[in-house]
Amino acid sequence: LGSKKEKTLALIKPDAVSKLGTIVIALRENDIQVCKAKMVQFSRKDAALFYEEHQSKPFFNSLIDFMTSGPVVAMEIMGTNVTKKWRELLGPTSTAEARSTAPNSIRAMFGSDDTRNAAHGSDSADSAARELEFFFPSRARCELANTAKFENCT
Ligand code: DGI
Repeated sequence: LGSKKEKTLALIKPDAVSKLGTIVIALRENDIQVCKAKMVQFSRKDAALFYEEHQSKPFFNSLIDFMTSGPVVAMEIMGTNVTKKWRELLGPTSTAEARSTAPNSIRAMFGSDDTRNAAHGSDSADSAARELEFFFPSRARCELANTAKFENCT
């Protein structure tokens, strides 16, 4: 039946980079494969571009402050219904809500408030495509900028 594997972006935010090991174990336990990964430091310009849909929101500046406060780890992950599945593993945006409604979620365990919420997941197939291209451009400027990937991630 139609259980086609898809790919999405999992972005570990600066407050949870030290929990990367635990998060990768959770991915494997949920049959989600890591195809590509890179640790990068967001510039304010790139963080603002990544979150451009929120530029008029009152929390925009604190979001950009937070996202540029240290390195983030971007991963291309793959699995059946992975966009939805990863969002479920993340839990609600707000840490407080995550703790009350999804205590085992990544945001409940590793987030601290409404801004510092441990990780990001694309919210649709369209944003997954855009966000994967953002971190893993298909036309890199030089060989070294190309991201290696596991062979079984076609
Ligand atoms: O897709 P999500 O990350 O769950 O949520 P989103 O796309 O609506 O918002 C992007 C990020 O912006 C979110 O992870 C944290 C921040 N944010 C969203 N809503 C609020 C917020 N930050 C604060 N302080 N208050 C909010 O209401």
